[in-house]
Amino acid sequence: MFESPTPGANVSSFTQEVTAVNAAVAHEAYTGLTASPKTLTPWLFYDEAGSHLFEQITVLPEYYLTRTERALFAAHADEILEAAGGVQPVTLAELGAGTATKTGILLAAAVRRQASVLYQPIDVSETSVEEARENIERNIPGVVVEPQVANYITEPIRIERPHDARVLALYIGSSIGNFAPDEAVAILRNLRGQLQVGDSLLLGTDLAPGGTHNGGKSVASLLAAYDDAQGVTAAFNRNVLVRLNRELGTNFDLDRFRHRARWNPLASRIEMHLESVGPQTVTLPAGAETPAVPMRFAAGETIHTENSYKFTPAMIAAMLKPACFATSRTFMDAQNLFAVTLATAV
Ligand code: AVI
Repeated sequence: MFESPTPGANVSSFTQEVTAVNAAVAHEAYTGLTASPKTLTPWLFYDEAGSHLFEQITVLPEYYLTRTERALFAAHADEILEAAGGVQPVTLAELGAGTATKTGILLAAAVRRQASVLYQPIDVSETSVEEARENIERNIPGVVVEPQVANYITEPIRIERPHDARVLALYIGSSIGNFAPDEAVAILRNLRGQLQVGDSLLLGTDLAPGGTHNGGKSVASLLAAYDDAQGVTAAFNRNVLVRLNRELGTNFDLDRFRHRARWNPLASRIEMHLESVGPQTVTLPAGAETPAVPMRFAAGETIHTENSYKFTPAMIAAMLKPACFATSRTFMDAQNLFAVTLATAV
């Protein structure tokens, strides 16, 4: 998941990180909102309120992704671990682990095969990986958690390999779907750089509607997952404006921006936008290196806040191949809503 850097362990690293986050938020807002069309990067969603709203999204009736992936793990965990490890022990490493709620199913399967399992959650949020460590070590005896605070999108990552072990890397939750295709391949290549031939990747991807691979997903149900009846996704989307008002002093009027979810069939993605309900001007105050900017919105003009790519099996294979992974097994639910792909490093 995209997350902004979070406070570090002591006061001076806390101050440095807060300053770095502010500078990054200001930079993103300035470049995105002065561009045409206007955009904002999705990592801006995940401040404390936004992370909480995302947790609420994952349990909405319309948002089938999380529960479908969890059910696939529950049904196939032993088979996945067996295929990834063979006769060798396995260590699990997870990109964008967050609080690692679904990963417990796979870790429990790992401790059924071997006495002790090393789990390496990698996330930019220190608080999330520490929460993951507490949850997992308390609930699954036999798992040793070694969190790593790193931005796997921009920094090289490091995966430890206990003697003789195979690595099973996890990139789940369709997090890869929030990146453009070239960025997705770059993330997988960064990961592949830490793996050996024969190691595995478990990749969770949401599936595209229609097509021969698909049984039960309509565009309408996909849109509902991103525009739920309770308005939680709308609040999640608008929260980015709340954040800019608070952190940068912009004066967005929340009632004058509507949440929009659109299906873009050519790019095979859901797009989230914030649409201006009428002509209006919002001020972006001067930053350390930028002048104050009046941002003019025409009626109906949008800020594009997120892409969420939806995949066909061919798109998944095409993304894995240039990063030197080959699909070994694909698990899909009965309605073909979501895919969990086990790929081998080649
Ligand atoms: C985190 N990511 C996989 C979510 C998704 O489905 O693209 C983010 C999200 N945006 C709106 N709802 C959920």
